[in-house]
Amino acid sequence: MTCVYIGLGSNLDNPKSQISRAINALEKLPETELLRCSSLYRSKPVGPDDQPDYINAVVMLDTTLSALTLLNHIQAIEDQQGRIRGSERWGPRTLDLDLLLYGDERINNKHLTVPHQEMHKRNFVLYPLHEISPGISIPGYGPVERLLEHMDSSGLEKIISA
Ligand code: 5RU
Ligand code: CA
Ligand code: CA
Ligand code: CA
Repeated sequence: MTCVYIGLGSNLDNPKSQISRAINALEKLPETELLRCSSLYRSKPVGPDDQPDYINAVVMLDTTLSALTLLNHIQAIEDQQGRIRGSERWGPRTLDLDLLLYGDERINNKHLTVPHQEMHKRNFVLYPLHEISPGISIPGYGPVERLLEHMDSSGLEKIISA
């Protein structure tokens, strides 16, 4: 079994229900158990800011699926929830699922980069990650607590406690 973390984000078409539907779909994946869910957080858009606020969360799963098979499943869940892959980079979306961590592995191929390239810089990933796994270390970056020392929580608000 491998412990994996997935980041969830939505800012279109009732984001809170998009996130809870996605958590239900993750719970139903084969060879996979949902172990922990963070609270839901409302967050100001980072990057292009001409879009609605996001709802973000992080979940922890145990799985025997390979990283690539898991990636295919999470992309299918995004598609099922009406994600449109438009021309705008980093535009608004009904659902974004990011494979953040896959055990302690570092993966770099044309399909996948793990740890997720930017997770160590994003408060809407690190705060919910720390909530469900204090003490966790991000391969190549170190303990989440150390990363949070340099991070501010502005624009981020816990709205629904786990
Ligand atoms: C550039 C900088 C691009 C930071 C992106 C989310 C970024 C977001 C999200 C919030 C994006 C990627 N802002 N911006 N939550 N995704 N709050 O999930 F994150 S686009
Ligand atoms: Ca835009
Ligand atoms: Ca993504
Ligand atoms: Ca993302």
